[in-house]
Amino acid sequence: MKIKDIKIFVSNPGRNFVTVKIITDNGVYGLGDATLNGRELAVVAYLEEHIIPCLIGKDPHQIEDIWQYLYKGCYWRRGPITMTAISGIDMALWDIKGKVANLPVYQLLGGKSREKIKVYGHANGQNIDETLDNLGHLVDEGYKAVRLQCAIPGLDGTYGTLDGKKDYYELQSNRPLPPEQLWDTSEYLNFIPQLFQKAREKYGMDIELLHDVHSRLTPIEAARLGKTLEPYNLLFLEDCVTAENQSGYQQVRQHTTTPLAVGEIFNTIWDAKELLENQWIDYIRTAVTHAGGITAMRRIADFAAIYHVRTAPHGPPDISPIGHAAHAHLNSWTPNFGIQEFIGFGGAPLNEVFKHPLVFENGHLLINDKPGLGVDFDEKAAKKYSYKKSYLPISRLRDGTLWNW
Ligand code: KDG
Ligand code: MG
Repeated sequence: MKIKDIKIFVSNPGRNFVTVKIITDNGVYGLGDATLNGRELAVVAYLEEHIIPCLIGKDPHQIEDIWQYLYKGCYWRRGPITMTAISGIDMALWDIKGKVANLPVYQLLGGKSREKIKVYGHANGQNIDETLDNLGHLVDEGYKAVRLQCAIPGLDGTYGTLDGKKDYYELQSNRPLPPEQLWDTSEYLNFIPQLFQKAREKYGMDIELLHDVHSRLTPIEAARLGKTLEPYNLLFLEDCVTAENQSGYQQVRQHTTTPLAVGEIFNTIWDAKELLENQWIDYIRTAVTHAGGITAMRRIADFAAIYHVRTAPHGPPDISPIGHAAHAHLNSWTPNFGIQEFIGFGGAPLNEVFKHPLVFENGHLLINDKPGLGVDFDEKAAKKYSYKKSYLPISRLRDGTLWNW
């Protein structure tokens, strides 16, 4: 069996997605997700210019060798563009292997460790009452775990809140330049504990609650927040500090028992090495679309298991249904799976382009037994929704200093 052709599709059925389709000489094809939010076309160029010509004629069953070829063989290892491109190819190759074997990908990984995949949703609001009402709606829909984000009074466009927009994408789409938001650490630190106090007063201790700091704090500030939130028993506090310097998490860890999660922007196992070896975190949030595909995610999960760390893959709307399906297969297998972020799929155009196998039921995702990843992609429908340039926002402190978004 040989790779005959590789096509890349850029579509916007609600937001931008980059889809890889590997076509083999016996007619079987595989699909992968290579979407890197805000930098989509850089990945497309990398795939088209530097990867596709090297893979034509190769045996698609040689997943490991192709992974090593793309990683070691390019000399310039790592980085989000390279690793997102590798991820898209890797997913498509696993999809092909599953289709040829007539088995769902989770079977190729070693079978199911669980029947259903626990997920957490997002409740956000412009004030505490609105956030808690939205939490109530998610509880009614069956969610057992919910991330809470609330606008900080006086700050425009706090991360995770919609600021009157209908979805996250509307905040970033159709803008010539990145939108700007304001950040103030002390206002945030004074406000957020009130949100969780009120959430626990209203909904009790049974529902699992989470929060994403989105890398806005320094280690000692994060340590203070973790301590303050201890009475509210979070499932985890996400991205409390940036992780280029992994030992930042050591300082947070020394001060608080609030569980810590990080990893959505990691590209390889190396980004998490010290965090895992030192047991500075509790959940590793690498994504199949950005950290090297199924081949790499499997290694990260096994490495994390040695250190009692569970997986909690990043599951935002900027990962396509192919990426979500790949997560579902991984999560079905991963012995040390923790929880999957899942806020639902974005409506009619998206479901017209991607036919996916996932069903949300009572706070969990279920997958079916279709061979491969179980997703199909309607090329004709995709053509109707063309790429729109978009940027993630940036943030600045009140004095104009550029801060972490
Ligand atoms: O593209 C960036 C988003 O995926 C990110 O901001 C979402 O932090 C995020 C999360 O936890 O889902
Ligand atoms: Mg996050």
